[in-house]
Amino acid sequence: DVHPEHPGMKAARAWLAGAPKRLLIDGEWVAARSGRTIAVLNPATEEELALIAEGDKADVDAAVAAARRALEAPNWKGISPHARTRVLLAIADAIERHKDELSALESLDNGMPSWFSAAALGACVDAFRYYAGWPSKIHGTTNPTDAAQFIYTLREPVGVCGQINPWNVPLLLVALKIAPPLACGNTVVLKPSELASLTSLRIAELAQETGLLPPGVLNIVTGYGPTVGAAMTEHPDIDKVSFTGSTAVGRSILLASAGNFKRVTLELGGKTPNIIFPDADMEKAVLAAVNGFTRNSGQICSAGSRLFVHESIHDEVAQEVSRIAATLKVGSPFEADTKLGPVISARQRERVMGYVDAGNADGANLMTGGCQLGNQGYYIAPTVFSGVKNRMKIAREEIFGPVLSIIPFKDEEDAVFQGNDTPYGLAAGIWTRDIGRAHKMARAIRAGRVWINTFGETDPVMPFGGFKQSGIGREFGIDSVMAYTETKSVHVRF
Ligand code: TXE
Repeated sequence: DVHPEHPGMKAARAWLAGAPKRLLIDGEWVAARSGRTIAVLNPATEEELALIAEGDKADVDAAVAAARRALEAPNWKGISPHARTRVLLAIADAIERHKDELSALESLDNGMPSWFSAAALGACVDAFRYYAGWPSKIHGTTNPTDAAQFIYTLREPVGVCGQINPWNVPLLLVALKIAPPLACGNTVVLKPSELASLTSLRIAELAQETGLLPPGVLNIVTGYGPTVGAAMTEHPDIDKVSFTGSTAVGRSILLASAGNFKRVTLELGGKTPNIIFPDADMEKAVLAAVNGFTRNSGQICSAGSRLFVHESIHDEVAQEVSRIAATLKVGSPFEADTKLGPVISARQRERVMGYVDAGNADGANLMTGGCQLGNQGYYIAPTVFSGVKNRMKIAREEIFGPVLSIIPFKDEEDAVFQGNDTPYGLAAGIWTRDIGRAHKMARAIRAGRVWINTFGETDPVMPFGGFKQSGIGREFGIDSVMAYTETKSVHVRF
């Protein structure tokens, strides 16, 4: 390998050599019923990494049937909350023991720099441990009533959960789609993205190897969205769907879920406003602005893709952001000083380059970047446009690549108006030393998360999700516990 020095590379390569990877159904690793496979490419080198199973509706049916049986089995439904805690802690420990291997595997599969996959791995383990604490704390209420009855509520599992993930941060999203439903006593059928399934498969293997998960509690069906994903969302025996991905697919999932009124959680796209006032700590604000659009090559739903800068400092900030962005190393995920790896696929690169063309055509000022790099791997130079108008295409649509739009604003009111003038509402950043203004802005911005004098931080205790077309519901924190349980009221007349 070209990067044998990564501490997890040997183990990752050894695991890859054991391909083709199979589906996990009812506790067994099986080939797709069709026998078909999908070739997985390394976005940095375009080499074929492995074959994964191309599941289909028949595999989904088998996985759902297994998940339904497991839901009612006494070795899952009947166990104590403390036993559920031990299951999740054991999975977290197993993931942590394989952290280097999983980080290497993620960077090979998705192209993210290895420091970023290591951070995602840490967040994955934290999420499993956070939800491991929940089973013994999920409870109903006893309610006031008359002397002749007793009334109370129970919080029960929703049932079979169909979980659909994208490719951008699989290590974190696999934890988010497995740990909360299992903590609440549900069973899971998970479809990772066909573009980045490997770490989800490996984590499912590690989870099985703990020996604590009864067969059928966790199932993985790899494959494409219009086949496996659609079969899940239309499935009459899946009770809840949780999806992270594009707004367009989110809409089709909501429609398909209406058949049996699935509970639906959607975490969709974003066009996050990151707003710098003239009184901000400028050095920190500028660095965060650069990180905000280049982290994971901009393939983050809450990426700070619209940078609003007060008109009095717009030119100076645009210069500085562009200067720093131009110094960032774009290259192999496994070189220590790499800040941006490739984007996920040739298709994604074309899509992002299409937005660069749109920015140029609409008359935005291209300050730096705007081009592909190298002739192998899907690399794009960090790209900054200044003097952008919020109505331009590059400021309205989610690009999901390292492309920043810098937009001037006049005053607080204008910043709020333009910041909110978007179909999305996932996150926002605000940079000011005026504490009153910071809190006023936090209220005025219509987004599910607001960062003040920081950007991009996450914590499993903090709910995440979108206003408007950025989604429905919240994940993380207690919100996931509510989303994976149903309330039942019990009335007992004496
Ligand atoms: O996402 P898709 P893609 C945005 C981002 C990106 C664009 C396209 O703007 O450029 O989406 O990326 C499955 N029924 N985000 O095409 O298609 C699919 O197999 C059920 C934002 O990769 O939404 C995959 O597992 N499932 C985002 C998952 O949906 C279907 C993260 C996501 O793929 C399906 C990713 C169907 N009909 C992309 N069609 C974020 N919010 O973080 C596809 N899928």
